[in-house]
Amino acid sequence: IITDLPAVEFYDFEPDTGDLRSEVIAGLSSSPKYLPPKYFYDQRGSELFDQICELPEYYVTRTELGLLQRHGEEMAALAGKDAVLMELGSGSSMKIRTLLAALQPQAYVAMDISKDHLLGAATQLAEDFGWLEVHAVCVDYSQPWEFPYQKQGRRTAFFPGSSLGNFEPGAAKTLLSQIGDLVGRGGGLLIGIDLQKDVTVLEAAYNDAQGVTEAFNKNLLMRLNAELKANFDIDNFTHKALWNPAQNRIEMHLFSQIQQTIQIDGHKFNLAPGESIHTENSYKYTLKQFQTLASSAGFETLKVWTDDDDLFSVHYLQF
Ligand code: AVJ
Repeated sequence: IITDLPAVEFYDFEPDTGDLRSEVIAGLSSSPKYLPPKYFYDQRGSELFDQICELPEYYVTRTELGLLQRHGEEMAALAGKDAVLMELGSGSSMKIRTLLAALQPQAYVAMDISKDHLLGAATQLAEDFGWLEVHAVCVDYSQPWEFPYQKQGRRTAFFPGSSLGNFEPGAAKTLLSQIGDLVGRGGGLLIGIDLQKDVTVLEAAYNDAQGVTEAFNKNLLMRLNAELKANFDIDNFTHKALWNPAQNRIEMHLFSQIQQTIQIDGHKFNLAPGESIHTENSYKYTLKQFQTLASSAGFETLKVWTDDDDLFSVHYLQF
């Protein structure tokens, strides 16, 4: 039998579920209660996120893609050819497709926490771009990393989708510094950053009419019921996303409608009626705020692109 599977080099750093357990217990022990958003992305969560990206209210993905399509040649000129292109949180590896022909990287390295989704996406990409050397790295990029990936050559990181928005300002600065270490002096970072805008537009993007974001949010509890044998009564939670003007962020919450006691591994967590579990922050920046943050992490801004309605921005930074 001749198998003709495109080769994907796979590296598994095994971001472990022991982290899931301890981080969930820490979050539910806190007041107010919270859960880390990186755990949204199991197989089902990744599928739901892909659906979110197509929602009419969720302007983020389509606006960023428009910018990548419109200015791809300019972005590629800044990055230079033959770079090692490394995407943080590559998910379905859809956006990078827009840039590959122009960028002509010597290799593409997809990095993601969700192993099955990562492998599927990397394999599909290698199939569709036969000339491209594809690597897949299963890793939790939000943890301080020791990255033994040895490929030589100038590096460009790709961090689209405003994923940086999930991090508190201090942690965002730390992560940007880590990306600087990853690409090295003279390396590049092409990053998508969502912008501050009208509250109604922002809140609609996270409270969509079809309830996909609600399903995405509740899927986190389904995952904890399945993987940690927790007992969340999911039908008795209400999804709600709210703009926090003091902190410049959208907050996603799950409000328990009833009193319930959650048990995980002998730990008990009491939820009062109306009590929230805070599941995500999505920070929004002004161009100036983001540039200040990037420069505090050692990056120089070479170019910024925005759409006509100033909904979203893409930045090319050099370390
Ligand atoms: C992937 C973190 C950028 O904050 O907009 C979308 C995640 N959550 N809808 C975002 C998300 C609810 C998304 N990020």
